Amino acid sequence: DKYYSVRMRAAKNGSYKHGGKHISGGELLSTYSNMKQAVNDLLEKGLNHSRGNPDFMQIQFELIDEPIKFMKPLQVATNEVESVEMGQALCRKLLEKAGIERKIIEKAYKNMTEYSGIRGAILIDIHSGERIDDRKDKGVRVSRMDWLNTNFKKWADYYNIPKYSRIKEALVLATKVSEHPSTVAELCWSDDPEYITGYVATKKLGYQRITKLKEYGDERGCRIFFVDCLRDLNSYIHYLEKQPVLIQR
Ligand code: PML
Repeated sequence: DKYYSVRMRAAKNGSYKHGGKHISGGELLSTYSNMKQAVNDLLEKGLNHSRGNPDFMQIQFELIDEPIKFMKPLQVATNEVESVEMGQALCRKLLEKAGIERKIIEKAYKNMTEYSGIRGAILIDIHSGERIDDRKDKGVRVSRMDWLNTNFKKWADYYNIPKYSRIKEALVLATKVSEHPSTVAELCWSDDPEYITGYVATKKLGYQRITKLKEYGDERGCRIFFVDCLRDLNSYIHYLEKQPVLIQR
């Protein structure tokens, strides 16, 4: 079966080009015969969002020519913490465990206010602590990945993980990103003001959820990929944006 990449993005107070505010985005892979369902799932995701009702939305699909890579999902662990401070301390500990020096982590955090409001991910070199992608306020949007629902549900049942599409989508992205040899770690929390769980992910440590990484009401999200030995930035970004990936347990 051929697959199509289906993508949605929604904004408020004008389109993206005209300074609109990001409301929501979504990615999935679909066969042609399942397209109606796929488009509808993304439509619903964009319509019902705690960041507000969009007045701009795009849904597009595109045939994928490249062969699909199949990957097993990262192992999931949930770390319950009592406060944002404890959550953020655990974040730093996990990033250090992943091999990132303390001073680089602090540098990334210091620059974070500058990056918040970026829709995609930013890439940080673990040696200099500098941002190395050239995507300005757009960031890099990881794309062309999915986990077919029947397979996801079996996995979620087996590991007793809530079947929220939010967890599924984040784990799909984290798995794809961590699979690239130049990725050292990912750090992420949502820009959804009502969602405060985030994660640190690496191939070795797995997908480490942390239950409090920001306060309720905070609309500042974070998605950083810490990278090492990046000889070819363009091919790394090409992998993130273009390599089709399906997760399968
Ligand atoms: C997002 O929705 O923007 C990111 C969510 C990350 C955490 C998902 C989870 O609960 O594991």
